[in-house]
Amino acid sequence: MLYPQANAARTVIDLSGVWDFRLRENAPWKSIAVPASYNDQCPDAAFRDYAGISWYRRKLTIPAVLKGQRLVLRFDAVAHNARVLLNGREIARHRGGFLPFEVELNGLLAPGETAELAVEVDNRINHSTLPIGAEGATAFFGSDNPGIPSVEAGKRIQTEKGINRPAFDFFNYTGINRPVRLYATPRAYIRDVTLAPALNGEVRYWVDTEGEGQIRVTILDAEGRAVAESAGAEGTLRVPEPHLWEPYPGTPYLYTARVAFGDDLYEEPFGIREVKIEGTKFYINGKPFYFHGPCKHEDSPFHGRGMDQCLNVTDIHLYHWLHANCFRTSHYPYAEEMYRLCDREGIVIVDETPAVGMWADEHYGWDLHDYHAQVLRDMIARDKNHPCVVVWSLGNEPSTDVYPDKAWDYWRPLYEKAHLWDPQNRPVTLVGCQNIYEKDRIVPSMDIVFINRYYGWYNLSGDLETAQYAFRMELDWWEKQGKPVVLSEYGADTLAGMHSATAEMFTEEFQLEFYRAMSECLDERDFIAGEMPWNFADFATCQGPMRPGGNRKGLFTRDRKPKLAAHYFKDRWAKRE
Ligand code: BDP
Repeated sequence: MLYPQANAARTVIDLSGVWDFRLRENAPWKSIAVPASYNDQCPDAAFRDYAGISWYRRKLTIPAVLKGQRLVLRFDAVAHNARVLLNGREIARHRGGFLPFEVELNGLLAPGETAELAVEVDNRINHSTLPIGAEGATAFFGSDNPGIPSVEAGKRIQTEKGINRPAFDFFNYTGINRPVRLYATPRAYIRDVTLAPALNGEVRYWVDTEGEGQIRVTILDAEGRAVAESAGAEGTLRVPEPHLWEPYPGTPYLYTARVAFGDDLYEEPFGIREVKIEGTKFYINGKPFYFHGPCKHEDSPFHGRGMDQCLNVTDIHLYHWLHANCFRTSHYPYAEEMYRLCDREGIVIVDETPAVGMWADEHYGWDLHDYHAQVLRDMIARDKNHPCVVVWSLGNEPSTDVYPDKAWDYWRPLYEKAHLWDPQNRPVTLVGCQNIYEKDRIVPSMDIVFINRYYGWYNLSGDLETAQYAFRMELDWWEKQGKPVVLSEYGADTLAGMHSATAEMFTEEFQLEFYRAMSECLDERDFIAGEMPWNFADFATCQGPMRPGGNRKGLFTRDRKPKLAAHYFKDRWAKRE
């Protein structure tokens, strides 16, 4: 799906602002900012913990000057399920909180007219949503109060709070989290543009259109000069002496594919780069690429999971400060603005579906596969042209070792589909949980192996010497698999400002020693293709005995102040450049 673009042929009207909001039916309407999660905008536990349907509304006027145009209302992400109503009549529904959806308004509202736009959001999570909500005794933290006699064994207390326990470790931020826009195109329009560039400057392209017209594709260099041209809905363009898109600290050179179709126009930025795996090495443009950068969340005070350009830019400048070159969009596809920024800034992305929380063994019995495949397909369709995206991640930490064959049957078709659906055929991974790795079939079968490990934290807690011993034992096993392996999560909760002369868990010194110990193990092995500490910054999650004020494994605090370990990685990664 194309990102909304204002240009000589298209108009975009941003509907960000203060909307009316009510938490539940018959509650008073309140002011709420869009885009943003609603949870932290009101100092009321009901807002924070609510599980159910809520309502947004505002007036929508179509400017009269848009007469004759195709009119589209686009939601970049509404968490988790949405119904859109115009003057009380349903015009769209969408399942899933992290990908865009849109609806044509022609025939529903004419230019010059005003209507009430309402959005119903449902934030309930369960076994049919991605991410997964806990339906049995499988919530992320603590037990489900098995000591309470009125509760049927294995079932939870059915309160508003109780029915929405995440099976994942990040706050279930809810609402219109990303921009809402009205955009207009000519009636005959460009529906999609797909690009597959190669190192020699050949760019295969496909343009999907609606209506009558001639298609012309022109490639512009970074200075706006036309360097290649072609006609027709598909073909191959040839960029002479191509400048490559290189990850930071190289130059992330961007070209633009300008597509003209009748009166319509769309300009898609893209980069010429090649991603390849050979043996245990991951290559970008023929050069070995070592992933080094912390995983992230979309998370900040006030906004929750709301899209915030200033925060994104600040974070990416902090990545440069760290000499980091990548992150994983743990644990869901991020806002499109972030990928566009990373294209410009040369930060590499591992793009992940919201399949997180599938760690209960019984999840292979749930009816999720088709929906999961659809989300994967939509994510690839949205992000396929970004040079910054170099790997697709099918999901995070499912159960893969207890029923290795069932896990294979579930994940392997998704792996194959990701390859099939991606015009650039990027490598695919599934992020593995700490487990009995010798029994796991699916995680080691991926193009590049991503493993999350918490030796020294959740197991062998505080004992870094034994943690190193155990981690080395495991690395001996991976060495024999002949694949590139990325340590895709490792970390220690750390309360900024808490210190001890001899490293002790939760202090800044311990976090530093923890990372030093793990670095020693990684640096000994040639097949290690990357290190991605957990997490870039402290982030909000559900309350629990292990989460004082959220998950505190950040290299930075939630307000982006560096802890000792941030300085450690800044020095370590500077040496990699
Ligand atoms: C991993 C999960 C991540 C958690 C992290 C932690 O992938 O979402 O936040 O552990 O416990 O298991 O900090």
